[in-house]
Amino acid sequence: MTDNNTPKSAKKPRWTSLEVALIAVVSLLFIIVVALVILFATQQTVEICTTADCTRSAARLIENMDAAVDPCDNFYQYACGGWLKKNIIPETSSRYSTFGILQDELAVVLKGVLEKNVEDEAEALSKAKTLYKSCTNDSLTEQKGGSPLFMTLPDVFEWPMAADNWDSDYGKTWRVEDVIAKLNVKYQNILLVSMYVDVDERDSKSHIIHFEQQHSLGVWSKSDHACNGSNEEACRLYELFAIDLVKLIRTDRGLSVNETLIREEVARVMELERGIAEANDSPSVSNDRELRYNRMELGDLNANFTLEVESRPFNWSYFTAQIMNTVNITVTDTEEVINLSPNYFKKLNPLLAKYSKRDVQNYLMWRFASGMVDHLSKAYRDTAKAFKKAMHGATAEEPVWRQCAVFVSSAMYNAVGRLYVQEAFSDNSKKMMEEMIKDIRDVFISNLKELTWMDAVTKKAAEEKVRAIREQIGYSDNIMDDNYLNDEYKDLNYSVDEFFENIVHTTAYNKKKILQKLRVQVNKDEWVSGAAVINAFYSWRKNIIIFPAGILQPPFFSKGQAKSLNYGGIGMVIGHEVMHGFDNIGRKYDKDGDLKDWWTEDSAQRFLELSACIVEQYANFSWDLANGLNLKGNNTLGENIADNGGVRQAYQAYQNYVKKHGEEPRLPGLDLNHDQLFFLNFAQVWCGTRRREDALSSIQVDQHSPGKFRVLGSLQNFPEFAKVYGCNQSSYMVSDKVCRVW
Ligand code: TI1
Ligand code: ZN
Repeated sequence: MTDNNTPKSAKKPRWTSLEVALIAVVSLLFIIVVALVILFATQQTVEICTTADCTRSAARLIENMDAAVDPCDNFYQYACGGWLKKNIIPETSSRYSTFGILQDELAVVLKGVLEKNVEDEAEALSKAKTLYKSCTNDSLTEQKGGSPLFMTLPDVFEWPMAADNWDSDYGKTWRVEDVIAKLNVKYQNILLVSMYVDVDERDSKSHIIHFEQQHSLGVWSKSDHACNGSNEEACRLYELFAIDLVKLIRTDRGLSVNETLIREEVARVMELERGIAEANDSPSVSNDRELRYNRMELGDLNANFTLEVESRPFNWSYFTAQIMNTVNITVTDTEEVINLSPNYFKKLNPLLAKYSKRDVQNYLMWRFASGMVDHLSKAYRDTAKAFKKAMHGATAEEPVWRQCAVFVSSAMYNAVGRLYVQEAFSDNSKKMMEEMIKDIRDVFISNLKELTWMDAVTKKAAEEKVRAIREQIGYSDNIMDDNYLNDEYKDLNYSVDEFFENIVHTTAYNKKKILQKLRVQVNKDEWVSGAAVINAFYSWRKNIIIFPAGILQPPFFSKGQAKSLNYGGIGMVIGHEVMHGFDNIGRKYDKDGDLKDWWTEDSAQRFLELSACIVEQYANFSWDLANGLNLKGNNTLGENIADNGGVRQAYQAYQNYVKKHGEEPRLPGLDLNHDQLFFLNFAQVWCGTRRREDALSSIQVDQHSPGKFRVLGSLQNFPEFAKVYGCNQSSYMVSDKVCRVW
């Protein structure tokens, strides 16, 4: 017998408590390790940038967008829906946009620097401040009433309707050449025959005299020269503006007012201007660079382009001498000139035959005086009020300081540029800009090689041209040099109490500077823009791209903001400007800026076919804000080509950046990757809206498509966009017929 009665069946517990504890610890450790691995791995992909710059950009992007909209349905609404809900156009503006807000902020900076007294600063800078001060003194402006204008009228041979002695005094010796020469040189009022000195397009190192049609056409620029439909009201108010202005001047001058007579004369003035508008070349002619370039001798104009007022022939040589004498330059009848608008001059003569010299002078003075009312007392400014509202829709005047900051900034752009750069610009953006420009140029070149529509010969010339593009970034070094600046403005002297005279001196001074260039070689390095400007440019004649300091700020650019935003912002702007060298106009100029054909016939033909696709695409957009009118596909072609190529190249350049430097950390609070952010930032530059009046005016004259269509049009043509946002073939943002030139 055994006392070993341990029951065989009595099972030993499966785990001892020690073992249980051990397993628990091991599993816990395992879980912790796994969690750490996951955490680490995800940290790698969703690393989030929380710097001040990233937070600021994210907040801006989120505020502007409307995430409830499907980006594939309408990317503009998705990107800008928030902005559109939050903003209304201020009473003082005819439009409002991301751009407009930047412009408003710029004016605030300028106000600050122009109002600040600084001891021992360059004389040029204190001159700018004096000009600003004379402009902002509105109680003095009020006190002077219309007198600055009446005192000037005799200098331009008087306004017949607004004086009683015209026929007996001025009419006897009146010559149209004298009047339009004076208006041109001294008052920058270019009427009937436009004359100026500019670069010779076939020899872009030299300057030459140009003759051209009258550009500025009052109310007639708005419609197809007719007073019907939406334009009827504007026409009526334009006429009323003239009538009221004449009445006001006559009253202030103590003369009798015969309304019937005034109305009759004004009616003829209106008809004459409408005729001038009708005589103008259509944009398709005036955009044709080869057609415009009609080189001839000054004397040929006398022989072949007769213009007569009351049978007295217009003497082209005398007219030119009246202008060039102001800068002591002698021109003879063998002087070579360019006649840009032969058709216009041919049509002008029969038109002038219908009017007396009194009518013509009435017209010239109407344009002169109407351009001056802004600088006079409220009673004068008010004569233009209803008309301006009909044209642009704003119902209130901008505050005086803002108008003055803008005025001084354009009249003395180098002095103001200096003040701006000193206050608000940091030099460290230059190097990054240079890199981006290089990246974008490289993309253009590699795309060029892939293009199937262009032959090798033309490709080679295109590559040479893009490599030859030079760049201007921020500001010209000259403006930081006191001596240079002082010299530029040395003959300008302002008085704080004489705003009107100050304006006149400045316009004449700036005009003469240009006339003086006639016998001087073109300085291809001279800056073509001031620094305090929020825009960017391309010059055909210089083959140069320009990015003034004003645009080198968010949302376009910042050293600290994500590169995706920089490429979608300023990168796209760079691409846009580079593309202008290859749009319908730019393509006519070669790498040295000369109007010289470098295309084979075949490639040129293909270019025209591909651009026709873009013309048609944009002409099919109907603009809700302009009563549903369609865009003018032809007028906006160059800018549209620039946008389409610009966004494509900037995007590809960003892809190359990521390949080289790796993915960027995400932005906080936004469930979007950086490829998506690229497009979002590009689109938000164009968040904005306009008053109907402004939309109706700008659809006729603006070379740019409205912001909304700049976004929709160029993204519909870019398949990468649809890929990045996962849009399917049937969505609105994917075009059935993709247009692509570059
Ligand atoms: S090429 C230059 C022409 C400006 C003419 C002004 C009288 C231009 O088109 N500039 C671009 C800059 C740009 C490009 C901004 C892409 C943003 C994105 C432009 O569109 N300018 C607008 C603001 C304009 O001048 O109306
Ligand atoms: Zn442009």
